[in-house]
Amino acid sequence: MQMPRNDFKRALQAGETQIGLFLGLANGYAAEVVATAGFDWLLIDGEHGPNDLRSIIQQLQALAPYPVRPVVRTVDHDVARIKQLLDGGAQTLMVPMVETAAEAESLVRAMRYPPHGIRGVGTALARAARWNGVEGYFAQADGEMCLIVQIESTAGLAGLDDILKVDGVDAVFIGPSDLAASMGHLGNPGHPDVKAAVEDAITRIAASGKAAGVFSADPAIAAAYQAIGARFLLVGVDALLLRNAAATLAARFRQDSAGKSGAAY
Ligand code: 3PY
Ligand code: MG
Repeated sequence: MQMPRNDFKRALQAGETQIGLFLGLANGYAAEVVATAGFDWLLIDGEHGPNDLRSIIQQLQALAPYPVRPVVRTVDHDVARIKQLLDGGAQTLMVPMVETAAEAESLVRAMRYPPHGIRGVGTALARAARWNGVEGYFAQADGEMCLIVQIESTAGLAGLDDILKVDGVDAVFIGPSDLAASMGHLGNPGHPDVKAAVEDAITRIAASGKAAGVFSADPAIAAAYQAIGARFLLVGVDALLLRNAAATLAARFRQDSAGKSGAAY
């Protein structure tokens, strides 16, 4: 069996723009519903979404038949949990709250086998290697890994230039919500100071040759970030899409029943 390719990593290397959606519903069936919606990538959120290892693997399995590219956000920097995600078949990890080059280097090592890293060997039990079914897995595994570190604090901004020098960090994603909180603007990622900091970070990341990413559910702000060099964007959240569509439908029905009789549907 052939090594599964990491097309998300290749797309970032080629400078292709990747538009994505947060998956926070933590469910394989819900993930499959949006697999063919037209997004380039989907972020299975293990940080804030109510996920565990099994629900993350379930979503990877649900997305596998489709061309959309899965990325998994870890809950933290823990090397053992990263090992389980890689064995489960995740090839691209987004790691939140990275502030120093030392942290980034440790994450790179967690994703690579010795002698380049410290990833433990357990392919007989690993979906990633199709339970020892992938030929030449060890020779190819490191090369298919893609590490995205998240910068989302003032300390992270201070460490950004050093983090950008770390070999093995493929991309840097700015988290405007946590950055706003860290800058004293909790709940206001659109604050002009936060936007300016995000723009400065995107410009520095793009100039370094690594891929810059960011979240904004506001299409105008997302387009502005894209125009200055952001190459992979998250533009929405599945749970919010469902909630907003449901609320809109319910409100419309209430208006219809409050007005003249006769259902609109
Ligand atoms: C943040 O905004 O803090 C995120 O982690 C995602 O965009
Ligand atoms: Mg965040």
